[in-house]
Amino acid sequence: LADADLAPRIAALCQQLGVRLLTLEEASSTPAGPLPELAPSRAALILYTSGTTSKPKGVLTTHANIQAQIESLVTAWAWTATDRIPLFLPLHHIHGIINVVSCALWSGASLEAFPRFEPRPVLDRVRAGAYTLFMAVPTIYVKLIQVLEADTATDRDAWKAGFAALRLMVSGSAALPARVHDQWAALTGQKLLERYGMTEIGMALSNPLRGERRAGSVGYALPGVAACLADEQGLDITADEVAGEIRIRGAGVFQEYWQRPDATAAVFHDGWFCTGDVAVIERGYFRILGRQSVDIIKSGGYKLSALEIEAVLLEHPEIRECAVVGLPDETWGEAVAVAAVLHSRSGLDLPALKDWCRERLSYYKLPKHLLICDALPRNAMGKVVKPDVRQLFNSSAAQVHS
Ligand code: MCA
Ligand code: AMP
Repeated sequence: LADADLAPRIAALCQQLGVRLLTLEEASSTPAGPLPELAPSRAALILYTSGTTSKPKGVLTTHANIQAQIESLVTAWAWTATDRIPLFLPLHHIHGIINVVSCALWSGASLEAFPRFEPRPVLDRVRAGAYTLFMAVPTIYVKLIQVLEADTATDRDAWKAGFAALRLMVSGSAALPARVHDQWAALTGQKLLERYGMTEIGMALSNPLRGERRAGSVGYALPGVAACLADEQGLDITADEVAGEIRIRGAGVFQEYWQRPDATAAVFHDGWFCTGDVAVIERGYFRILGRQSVDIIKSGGYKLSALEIEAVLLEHPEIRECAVVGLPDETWGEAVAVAAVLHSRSGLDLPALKDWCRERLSYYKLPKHLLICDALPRNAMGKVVKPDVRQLFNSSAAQVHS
């Protein structure tokens, strides 16, 4: 099924595979019929996610997994048929497809879809009192704050009244800085509810709908989810304030990486899914400290693999070697930064590199910073030391193109 505008892009592929292609208009003019019976164990969805490997993996979830993910959120956040929510997040991620679309459909709630996120049209609808619920990534809240702060005091009061009327605003997909949480509360009177999830598990941890919403924390296990922290030996950490890896169990946990049994086996330990995220538990709330892998970058809510970007950059005719890292960024959370060693007598600047990359990488994976250096920092084994690469960008002598 495809929108009429996009159908031509996959028409040839469908023909080659012998798959029937319908536009949305054609599909919706077909009379509705009874839905087929589906086994809960049947595969329902594959979302691709980047990770510690250079190629994205297909995360396969069953109907039972999806039902568990939806029921957990509908219960925790008290969705009802009277809810109204805007959709401006991409549908190829859990945040858009499960938390917004599927929960709304399940509850019989109303959903208003935007072609893409743009602050003004969304703000106008908030001001008109169009919604009861709002879900977004931290970058979107940062962008909305920029617009609100630039507005006149009268307009700001009108936005504030619109936001105050919502019954719940949620942030997730990346860390919400406590500063942004506080700025948002001051501007709109809304205390954002931060939650934590992952493509492989749906949502796992959340601040409560009723009760303390703690800035900088992601709360505790959602209904139907078991969460623990494990030390390096895989043992459960029982003491408060000791850091460990978040591990998750529950009916919402995915079935397998598509055609990757090795990768699937590697992420389960004694029946627990190992997230690779490191946290502490403080007075019953999980607080995320970071990730085990330096090769995962979260930019504007998108999870990017540094290795995937490096593999593409190494095909650039001027680049001899390179390392990709995520640098802290006020708007994006983390921004893709490239340290590159060039072939002798070569030159390269950021606009030229971005143009070259545009043909080969999704727009949100394009480098935002470029540092040309003589050599990459390596350890005794010859492996690039990513934390030292990050430091290179901070050094006062560094000539970073941004
Ligand atoms: C756009 N750009 C980006 C990103 N998005 N660069 C880095 N990271 C990004 N995420 C680039 C544009 O190509 C452009 O580059 C420049 O930044 C400014 O674009 P702008 O128009 O301001 O941005 P935008 O198009 O408004 O997009 C920002 C966005 C979007 C709305 C925040 O990135 C977005 O929809 N993110 C949400 C992703 C998401 O739903 N993630 C959930 C997955 P140039 O200037 O060079 O042309 S995580 C998940 O599902 C788990 C389970 C969970 O917990 O939720
Ligand atoms: P994805 O694979 O795109 O589903 O992204 C999942 C990852 O996003 C998690 O493993 C975390 O690293 C990160 N993440 C999601 N929600 C939060 C949050 N509230 N705070 C910090 N990190 C988060």
